[in-house]
Amino acid sequence: MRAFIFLYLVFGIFSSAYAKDIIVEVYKKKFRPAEITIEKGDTVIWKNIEKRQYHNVWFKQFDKEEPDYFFPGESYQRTFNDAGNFPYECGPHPKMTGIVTVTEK
Ligand SMILES: [Cu+2]
Repeated sequence: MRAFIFLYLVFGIFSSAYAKDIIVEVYKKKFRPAEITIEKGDTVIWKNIEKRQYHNVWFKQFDKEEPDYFFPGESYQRTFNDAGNFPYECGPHPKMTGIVTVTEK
């Protein structure tokens, strides 16, 4: 049991040191911030903090089909394991755009 706890702690420390969660708020039909730069392995979490508006996060280069909507209080996440520039938009609101730039470590 101790070994498990130890491994859990070590893994937790390593994972927090090497992969981060980055929050993007979705509010008033905007991604905030719309432009972010992260490192390989990081995860972006889009949180819908609208009163009643749903959205999605559509990376057309990854997803042929439009992803499901997420509603106020819900979130959507994606982990980026390759470096590059990844633009996205909201399916129902194409004027809502953002870009994730992923750098090497
Ligand atoms: Cu939207």
